[in-house]
Amino acid sequence: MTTNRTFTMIKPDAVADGNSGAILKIIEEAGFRIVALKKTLLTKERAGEFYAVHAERPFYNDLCNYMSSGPIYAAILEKENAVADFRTLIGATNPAQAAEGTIRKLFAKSIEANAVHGSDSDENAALEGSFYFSKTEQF
Ligand code: RTP
Ligand code: MG
Repeated sequence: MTTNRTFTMIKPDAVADGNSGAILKIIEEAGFRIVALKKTLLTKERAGEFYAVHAERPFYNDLCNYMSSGPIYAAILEKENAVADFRTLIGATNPAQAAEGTIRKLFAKSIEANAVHGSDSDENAALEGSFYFSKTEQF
C-alpha cells in the first residue's frame, strides 16, 4: 500500500450541530494526517460545480441547495490507502445502512444530510482537493 490522499467535507448539518471537532478527532485518531483544512461557505453555483458529476441525478438540485445552506469544512487527508480507508471510516451514504462506529452512523441525519463527504477515487480526490486548495496551501 502506498501513502496517498483523499478529500473530505464536513457538511452543513454536522457543522451547524457543532460536530466538526468530534469528526476531525475521529479522522485524526484513525491515522489520517490533515494536509489542508478550511471553513468556507459555498454558493449554490459553486456547489453545483463541485457536484457536476451528479448533474443528471434526481437529487442534484436538492444536494446543491443543501451544500450551500451553511458553512462547511473542506480538508485534504493523507494516509496509506486513503480513499478506501476513509470511505470505510465514514460508512454508507444512507446512515440507516451505515455500520456501527462509522462517522455517518454517529452523526448523519438522512441520506442527504449525511455529515461528511469522501472522495471515491484517487483521481477525484486530486480534482476535489484542487477545487478548494492551491498547492501552496497543502502541507
Ligand atoms: P459523498 O460523495 O458525499 O461522499 O457521498 P457518496 O459518495 O456516499 O454518495 P454519492 O452517490 O456520491 O452522492 C453524493 C451526495 O448526494 C446526496 N444524496 N442524496 N436524496 C438522495 O437520494 C441522495 N442520494 C445522495 C448525499 O449527500 C450524498 O452524500
Ligand atoms: Mg460520492
